[in-house]
Amino acid sequence: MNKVALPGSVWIASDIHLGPATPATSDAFLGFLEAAAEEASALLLPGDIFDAWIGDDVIRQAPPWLAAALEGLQRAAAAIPVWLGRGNRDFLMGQELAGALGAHLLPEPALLRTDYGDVLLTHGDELCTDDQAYQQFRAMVRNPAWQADFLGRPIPERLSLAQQARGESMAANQAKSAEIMDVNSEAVQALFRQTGVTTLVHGHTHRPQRHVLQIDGRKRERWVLPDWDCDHARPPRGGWLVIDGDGLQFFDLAEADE
Ligand code: LP5
Ligand code: MN
Repeated sequence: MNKVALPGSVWIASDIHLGPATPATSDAFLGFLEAAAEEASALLLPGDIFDAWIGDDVIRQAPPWLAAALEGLQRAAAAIPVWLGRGNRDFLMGQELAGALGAHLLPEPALLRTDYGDVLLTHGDELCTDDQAYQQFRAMVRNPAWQADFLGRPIPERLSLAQQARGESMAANQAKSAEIMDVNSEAVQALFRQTGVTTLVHGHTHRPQRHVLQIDGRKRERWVLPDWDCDHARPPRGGWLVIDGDGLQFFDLAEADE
């Protein structure tokens, strides 16, 4: 298990889903990055930071929305350690991006050694094992040979394939039950047993919650991170988790503005 030593106040946010059509979410995220740079000891972004990431080479010709996000991440990484995790939308993020930002790539999963204790962090899509169609997709796109082939294609072709994939996914999701698109309880239990941790943090499902479980007679906690949408959702959605010596606590964007 890959361990990451994280003393102090660790801020964690995922599922920001930044893209060309999310100006309000981008603005909220840039404000969050500034606050984290001032108040956090480290910032972890475990996946789906971007709505669709087609390869790190896009940073060489970043459109304005992306250039602003990259600058915000770079500024934060200049102040505190910033860790980038890969989700099902941005699994193609790699070392070129991390290096350009001065950030680090999160192992998957990552065992965080915090002042609260050990916390396991992952994006969470791998726990949705009832969704066989997705797990097949995931196996394909996580294959290094597939990734090399895809990244070898011109950017316009990759953009087109990403749009096709987004369309197919949205259509497929219409036909799926909510249960299938959530984590599988046996997969969660297996992860707790394999790692022996008491606390698991993940995103992906967009169902923010603190779940208390009993596994093998021991209390465990599963914390699900909120997704961000300040452009279409009313009220605007977004938030983060803070882990420090006092424990774990959710923070909501709406409350931060008060
Ligand atoms: O993403 P979301 O929220 O809609 O649903 C996810 C699962 N779907 C995905 C697929 C992504 O949305 C695809 C876009 C990725 C963009 C960047 C990558 C670069 C392009 C890659 C080109 C292939 O993650 C969805 C789950 C849901 O979460 C809940 O967990 O149910 O899973 C599916 O819908 C699986 C579908 O059955 C198939 C997914 C799309 C298949 C596209 C094949 C395109 C062929 C290209 C071959 C080169
Ligand atoms: Mn996701």
